[in-house]
Amino acid sequence: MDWNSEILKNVSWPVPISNRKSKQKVAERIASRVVDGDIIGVGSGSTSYLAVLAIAARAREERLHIMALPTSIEMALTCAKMGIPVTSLNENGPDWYFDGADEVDPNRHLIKGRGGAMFKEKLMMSASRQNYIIVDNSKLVEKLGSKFPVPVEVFPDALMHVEAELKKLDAYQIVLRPAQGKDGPVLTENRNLILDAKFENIDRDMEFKIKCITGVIECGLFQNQPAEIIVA
Ligand code: ABF
Repeated sequence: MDWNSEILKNVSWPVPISNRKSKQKVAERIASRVVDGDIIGVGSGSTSYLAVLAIAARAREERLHIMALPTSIEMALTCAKMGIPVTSLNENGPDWYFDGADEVDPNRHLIKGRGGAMFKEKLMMSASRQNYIIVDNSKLVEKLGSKFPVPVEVFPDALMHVEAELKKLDAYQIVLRPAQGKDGPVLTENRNLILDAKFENIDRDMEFKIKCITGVIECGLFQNQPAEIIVA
């Protein structure tokens, strides 16, 4: 790929970034961990976006040779635009991985997936030796699920079946995530649908129970992936 291609000039974060100052701080902290030769798993969301900019700036200034394993097309294009070569999991494993989150509870369990990329995010986290979750303190919650629903990526033919099974797990509200700015449901990069499910209580085994439903590709509950949480 031609990293300087004109075609990437419009790649940028599409909306104003909330809590930008705090996110910038954690982005710089994660950038300071980069060493020459690192293969870095790159998460999605605005905090990860700021981290990519900070990492790219360091790599340029200090002539570090690094590679990125992005978890979304959007992030792959951002890395490409910023001059960070992109590789794939089948070629190279990550030395470490960073990502944002929507909620972090005191047990370091997470809700992720507002951008719909939780399948690749969890894959990267499972493949990585070391994981860092970078958040501003608006993401810290006492109880998982208090602000955000749990996103569930569903194979389209299984939609009704998965909805019925989520109800058996006591989901009290289940919404088919709409596409932004146009009619119809959102499609993930894997061409699946997303159900956003609200639960009164999310017990320790909820991630496992949701993943056991046939037709579920992945869910945005991260209860079994050890990570260091870095809070601005
Ligand atoms: C990704 O980005 C998602 O899993 C999570 O939903 C989101 C967090 O976004 P932001 O950093 O913009 O708050 O990590």
